[in-house]
Amino acid sequence: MKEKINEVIAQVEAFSSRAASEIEDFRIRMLGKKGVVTMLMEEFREAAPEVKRELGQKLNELKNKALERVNELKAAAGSDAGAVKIGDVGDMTRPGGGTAEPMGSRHPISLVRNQIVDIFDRLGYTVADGPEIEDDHHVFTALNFAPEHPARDMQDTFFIEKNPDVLLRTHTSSIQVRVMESGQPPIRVICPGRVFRNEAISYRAHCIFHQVEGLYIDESVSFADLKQTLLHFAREMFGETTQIRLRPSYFPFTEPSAEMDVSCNLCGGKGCPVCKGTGWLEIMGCGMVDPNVLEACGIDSKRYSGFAFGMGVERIAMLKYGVGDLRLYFENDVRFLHQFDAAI
Ligand code: 2U9
Repeated sequence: MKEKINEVIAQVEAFSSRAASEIEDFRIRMLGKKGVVTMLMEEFREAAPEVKRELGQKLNELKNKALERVNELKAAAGSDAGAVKIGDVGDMTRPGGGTAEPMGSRHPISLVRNQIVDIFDRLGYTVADGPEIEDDHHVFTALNFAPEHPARDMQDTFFIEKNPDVLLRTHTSSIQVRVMESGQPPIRVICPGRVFRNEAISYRAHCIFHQVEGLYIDESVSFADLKQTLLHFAREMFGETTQIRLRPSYFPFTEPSAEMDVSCNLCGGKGCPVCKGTGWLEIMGCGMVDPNVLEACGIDSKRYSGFAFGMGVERIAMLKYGVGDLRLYFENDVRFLHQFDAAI
């Protein structure tokens, strides 16, 4: 029996494998219930008492060597219970050498809308939202549009199922009407949103575009407040040397009303093709909120006054990024969109 044990010890020492399944087979063959070591243990029970001591030591040596060998080989093969095998998940310690996944970028309209909103956010304005499908009251009547105003016409406004009281908003002013109806001054609100007008699509007009409008109502709000606020906006948006000018205009909802130009920062005001030789670029309309509008929205026009302004986001983005055709904003051509990858 002693020779037999020595022979098995030699087999144990000679066995080698890196395959987890072969090591497990070896363990079962040696140490399993019907394995070689177990069988030798049975045989040992029948051995003569005078050799039992020596055989017992030899058998223990064999059992320990078999166990050690199995553990050693399992560790080397990475097949210890719970151990992560390199082949399973790839080598996590390898330095990255591949090409990074291409990143998406924000649409230029979102970039410019966010920039505008951020500037007014820093002045204490809150952002308000409202429905795109509106009624006549919030889009026209409360904003002092005369009953025969051409904007109410089917040629200019999209009506839903020819119902004159269900329409797509033509400006985000309807949001400000809702803000005024639901609370009292002081009101300082900025309203970005999509608007719809029944226009033929061309390089400079589209039936869907984006506006940002603002409204400030409190006691003693003046035209000077309007002018200083918009000068601050222009300098934040187009650079600190930007100049502004206000030209008289007309809107049903403001009185007095004005259009605001910024100095052309492409030619420094000297005149170029972008500003059509004038040195100025029109960027928004503005004015003091008409008292009729305040009253229609439940605000006392004797106590409160306010200013409002509105701008088209596509136009600001065209001027800021030198985009010559409005349709590019709606086509989602990645060759156009990728040019804004680096913008925030
Ligand atoms: C209320 C009262 C007054 C918002 C204003 C403009 C002037 C304006 C145009 C700019 C280019 C629209 O996108 S555009 O076509 N907007 O000129 N908007 S004042 O006046 C308001 C708004 C809400 C309650």
